[in-house]
Amino acid sequence: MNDRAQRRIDARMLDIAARLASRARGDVEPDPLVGCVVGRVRGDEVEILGAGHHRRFGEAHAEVEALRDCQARGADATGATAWVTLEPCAHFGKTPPCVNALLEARVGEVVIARRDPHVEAAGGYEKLTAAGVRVRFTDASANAIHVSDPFIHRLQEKRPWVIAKWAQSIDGRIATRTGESKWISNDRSRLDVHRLRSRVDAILTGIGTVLKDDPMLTARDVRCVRRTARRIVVDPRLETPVECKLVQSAQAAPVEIWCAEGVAPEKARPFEERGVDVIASPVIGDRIDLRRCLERLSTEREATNVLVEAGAGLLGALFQADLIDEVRAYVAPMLVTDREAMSPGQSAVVDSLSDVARFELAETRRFGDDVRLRYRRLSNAGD
Ligand code: AOF
Ligand code: ZN
Repeated sequence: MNDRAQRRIDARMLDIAARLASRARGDVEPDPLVGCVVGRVRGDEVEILGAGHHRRFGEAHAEVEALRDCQARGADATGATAWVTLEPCAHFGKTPPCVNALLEARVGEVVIARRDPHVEAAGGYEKLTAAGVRVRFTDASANAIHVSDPFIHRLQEKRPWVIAKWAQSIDGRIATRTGESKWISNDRSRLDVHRLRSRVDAILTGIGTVLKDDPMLTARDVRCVRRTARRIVVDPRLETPVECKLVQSAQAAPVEIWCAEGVAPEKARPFEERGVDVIASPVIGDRIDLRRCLERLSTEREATNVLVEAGAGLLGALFQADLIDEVRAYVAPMLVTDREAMSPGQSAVVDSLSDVARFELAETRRFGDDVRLRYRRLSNAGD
């Protein structure tokens, strides 16, 4: 088969594997989302023998699921190809090594989208190759490479994958000059946000948003809440009102406030009495050191995905510190056309386009007349 035909097949199979993998978002973290397709190539076609994904933290890995699927369909995987989004593990962790399962099933070839940098699990490529299996890495499917982004980002950068979400008008405004922002996006878009809230480890907002909107930041009207996000307020001077909905609901879902080191401990007491964790955080000048706070969230709470639902102040600070990994902008069919209306970040002076933060488009999706644009940081993933 020529290279182009092979690449086309790899892209198709790995896209399927990536789609399967992403079904478990919120169920497997801090472990990675992984998908696998087992098939037999005949000319330019592939007969799919089985497919699977890592469904739940601690349970079977994607390769094992895919091989079980082959068995269930009565298909023999001998000499077949396994396409997998992440390098198969070679270790006994919560489950036995996927490498062993692939060797027992006598697959002939393994095609991998991304190397697993997790030291304990690593070595799959070497073990398979040593056993005579043909192993290839490919960048044919961007989806398959990037489905591992949050896991690999956390391993390498020691901080969570940070997703900034906002709803905007066509002309890029997130609120009017008076701060009115209810509602820019439609209810289908808002349901999509609630679904995301039910899959992330934490939701970050700023004191400005708490004072203005008094948000709950819980996942509502979602059929299956996969994990309860820790709701966090960035509030250097501890100005959060004790009566706000977040504090009042702290027993139902965890709430944390990041205030500056040095804020009087007795100020924290009314919050702590209501079950809120007040975290005295390092500062840079009069601002919370967001990078170090996110690092702590990743090490102490094993947070993989953090959603930011905030106004221009916190969003701008995160953009400036280069801490935003993904943007989800919901564009609603309206124009504000007021230069004083708010945009998603207002903290930087930028004279030249060579100084702007750049992203790559990951996906577009329509929700009625709204469009969700998903961007991710420019990366060298797949190298
Ligand atoms: C794979 N396929 O589907 C996944 C892998 O403790 P364990 O046994 O669940 O192993 C977790 C580690 O294994 C995880 O940190 C990552 O390196 C790898 N995950 N590997 O071959 C999979 N989920
Ligand atoms: Zn594995």
